[in-house]
Amino acid sequence: MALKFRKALVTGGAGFIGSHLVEALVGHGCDVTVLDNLASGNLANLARVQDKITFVKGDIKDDRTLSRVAKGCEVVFHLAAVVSVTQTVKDPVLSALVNEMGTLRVLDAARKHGIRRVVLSSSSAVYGDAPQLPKSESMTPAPMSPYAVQKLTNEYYAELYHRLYGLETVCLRYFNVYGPHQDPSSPYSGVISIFMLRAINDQAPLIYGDGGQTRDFVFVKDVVQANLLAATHEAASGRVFNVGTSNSVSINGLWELIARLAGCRLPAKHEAPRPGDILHSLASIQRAKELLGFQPAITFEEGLRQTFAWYRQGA
Ligand code: UD2
Repeated sequence: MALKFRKALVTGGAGFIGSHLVEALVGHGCDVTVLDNLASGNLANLARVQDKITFVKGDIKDDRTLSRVAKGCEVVFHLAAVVSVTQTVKDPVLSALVNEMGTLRVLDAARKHGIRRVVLSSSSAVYGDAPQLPKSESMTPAPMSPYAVQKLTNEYYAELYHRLYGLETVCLRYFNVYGPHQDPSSPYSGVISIFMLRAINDQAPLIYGDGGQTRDFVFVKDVVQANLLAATHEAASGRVFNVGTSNSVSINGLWELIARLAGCRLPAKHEAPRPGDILHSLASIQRAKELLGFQPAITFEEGLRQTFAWYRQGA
């Protein structure tokens, strides 16, 4: 893919998804600035590209820093956020200052500095637990957590900035992203990272509920692909896109695959369902396919293999 820009800012570029995006941009010959306050990001994620990028430790809430790093950029990829749903439930106000006000500041810095396009990371959380499957972008959102409200608010602001100020904005609703660099250390980390660590340490996983719940897991490199397409395609501007695979797997099935990869024979332990858990999640990616030419490139088996190799070599 030929990118139509050279200078990019990645907020949250030291995080799980951001760091993969930064590596890809550097690989395309872009001049990349990363803005990250390292609250959940980690410089180790950028080890392979650290001498090819400009890294600024700073906050999206700080206007002056934002102005400094935004100046001269053509595209902003905005991934910085309080990423834990639980954290936003515990502290809706503080998380809104980052997730909402921070995003508004990013959009406004982009407007003031004549940046062409902003690609924002949103979430399938905006759909809530509406029973229709697959989830398509035309469905009415039903946010069920401060996190989901914050992401949805950002989508509305993005659309507004497009209409009011002509800033090109694209929002990407990620489904369950997995891959290397995902931090497995909290009980609310992504299930794949948790299960992989358990399998490596020969510990049985805990499955909440009967394990029949399903998720659409998308490999982080495919999420990067979606970001690059979103930054490039004319038709993307002012729109929202699901980023998933349109395939789902049950949590029981997931453990079977991971246990097989790890040669672990332990059966899973089951606990009560997690409060607020949705049962099924599946993306329609028709819009992303049609307008962006998005096509997930990594099969689930291959993505799991690459992810497992990374955790095994000592995440
Ligand atoms: C995902 C997103 C979250 C939000 C939400 C919206 C991730 C990591 N989180 O939450 O940010 O967008 O979707 O719906 O992508 N599970 C177990 N055992 C464990 C951990 C998890 O059984 O040790 C189950 C869990 O109960 C759930 C499933 O695995 O049914 C996936 O859990 P998750 O925390 O990875 O992601 P999810 O879909 O709850």
